[in-house]
Amino acid sequence: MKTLVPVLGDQLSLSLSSLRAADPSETVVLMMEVAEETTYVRHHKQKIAYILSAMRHHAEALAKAGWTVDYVRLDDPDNAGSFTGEIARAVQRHAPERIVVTEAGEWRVMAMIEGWETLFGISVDIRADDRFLASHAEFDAWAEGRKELRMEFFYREMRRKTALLMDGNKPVGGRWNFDKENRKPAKTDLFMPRPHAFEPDAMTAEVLALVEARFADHPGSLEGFAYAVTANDAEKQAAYFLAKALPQFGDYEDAMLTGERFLWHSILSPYINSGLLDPVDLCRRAEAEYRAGRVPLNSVEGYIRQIIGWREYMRGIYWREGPDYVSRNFLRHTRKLPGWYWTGDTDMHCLKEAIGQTLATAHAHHIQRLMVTGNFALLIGADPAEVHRWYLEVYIDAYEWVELPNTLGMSQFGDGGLLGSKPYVSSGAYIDRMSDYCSHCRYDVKQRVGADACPYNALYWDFLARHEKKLGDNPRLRMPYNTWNKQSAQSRKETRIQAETFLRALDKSTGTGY
Ligand code: FAD
Ligand code: DLZ
Ligand code: SF4
Repeated sequence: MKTLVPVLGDQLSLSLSSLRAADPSETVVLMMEVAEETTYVRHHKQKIAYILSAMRHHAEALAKAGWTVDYVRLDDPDNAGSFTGEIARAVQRHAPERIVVTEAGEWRVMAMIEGWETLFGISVDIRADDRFLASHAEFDAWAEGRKELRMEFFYREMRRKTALLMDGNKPVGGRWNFDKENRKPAKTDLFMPRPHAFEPDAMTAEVLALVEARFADHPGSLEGFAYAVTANDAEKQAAYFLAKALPQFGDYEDAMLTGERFLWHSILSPYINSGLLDPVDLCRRAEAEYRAGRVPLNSVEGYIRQIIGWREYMRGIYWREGPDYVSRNFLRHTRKLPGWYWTGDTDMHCLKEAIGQTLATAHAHHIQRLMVTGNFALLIGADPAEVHRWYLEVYIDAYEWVELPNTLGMSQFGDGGLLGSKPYVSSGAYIDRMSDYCSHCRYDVKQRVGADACPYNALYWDFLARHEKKLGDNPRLRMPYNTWNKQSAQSRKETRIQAETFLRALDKSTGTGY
């Protein structure tokens, strides 16, 4: 039966469920570069370049594997500009009897796919995306009836399901989680791993030129584009990570250093999320490194937890909570993000570093996203929907299913504590403990008030004071609220005036990128 298999830009896996359900001799695989996907937010230029180039290379890999591929380029004169418009044209060209497609990674695109059967009058077979460990039904069954959803318990289920780091039915090392050992600050180290830089080939060069010409007003720079765009090159980076960075991944997972963009992180999320690498395979190989005595348990457990724990959990929450999750705003925050989130032009060194490297590479590591840019946005009371849009735009690994729960849920407390038991807020002290940023900053991290005081400090206490009604009886915030309420009325007043003055100046000076 003649079959059309649309393969979306984050479905670049040769063993995709839709392909497994089709016969290459009777199938046309359709890949579509479309304006709607490249502009539904203003994606970072490197993100668009990465996705389009990886798609073009994947089309070659599919053809090599024996598939007939129909590839629609962004600059094709007849390009209809949307997935549905291109399916309509492909139905005309190929007259398929059915469409087989792997479910999309977000509500917006799933709604399109669900309309195709009626629109085109042919059967549409939507296959589960089994590149994830937990199906939607499995996650929902796990979550059903629980008073509190906590990643840690879901993660244990995934450990049992995969037998990763298990000795029979017990966790290796007698504990499920070694996170307490993973909070060391780092020092610059000449032997620090450096991720591979992949020289753009002719195909990537062509895409870079297209992106430069067509998306000049999108954030970020294409200069130094060095991402892998094929499964082979992504695999080279994976092998490098497992051998060189994984051993110290755990120790320095939360560390930040001036001028060091990657530390001991894997820089594999773009490849995992678009399908060039298989997440569970990476976890099995990481475990093998541990079993061979080359990697300590705190590192390997930390790495595996991020993938079969956090990554799967975020996806589960995204689909369980539904399409209106995006509009939750528990703390009723409405401030615009400052314009320098799109330029890095601020005298707060930590933010300058995190935003600067984001614009340069479309990547920042987790603690920069959570405790520098995310923390600041939460402390100033930025609108969580706008913060979500910024993260979706600027990060190369950002697709809504993973970005939204991380940003709106974990980072901005927009869901009121579904994802995290307390808001991830901190004063400058946390950033000082985990980085060398404060020693390069014009502000003094030890001061709370005055012209040189670190802005995070007064903002932190002001945040707690502003939200005492909603957060005051959170058991995990008891200590800071006790500390705050023990201070003299005069000291509290000074702190709040300092924060208000900062916020007023911020609103006046910055404008916004939106
Ligand atoms: P490593 O530090 O090497 O971690 C290993 C792997 O674990 C990653 O490759 C990733 O696949 C997975 N992982 C780690 N933490 C998470 C997490 N919280 N959620 C899901 N997967 C995780 N990750 C994305 O993939 N896409 C996003 O759009 C995204 N947005 C984020 C927004 C905010 C506000 C925050 C705080 C985190 C976000 N993350 C996102 C999670 C995390 O920051 C990135 O996965 C990580 O920085 C990617 O770099 P890496 O591959 O070097 O990760
Ligand atoms: C993010 C993105 C971009 C920038 N461009 C395309 C594209 O032109 N064609 C395509 O198939 N996919 C693209 N993507 C990824 C899609 O947005 C992604 O596959 C959906 O969000 C999945 O739900
Ligand atoms: Fe950031 Fe404050 Fe440290 Fe400056 S002093 S780097 S603003 S935390």
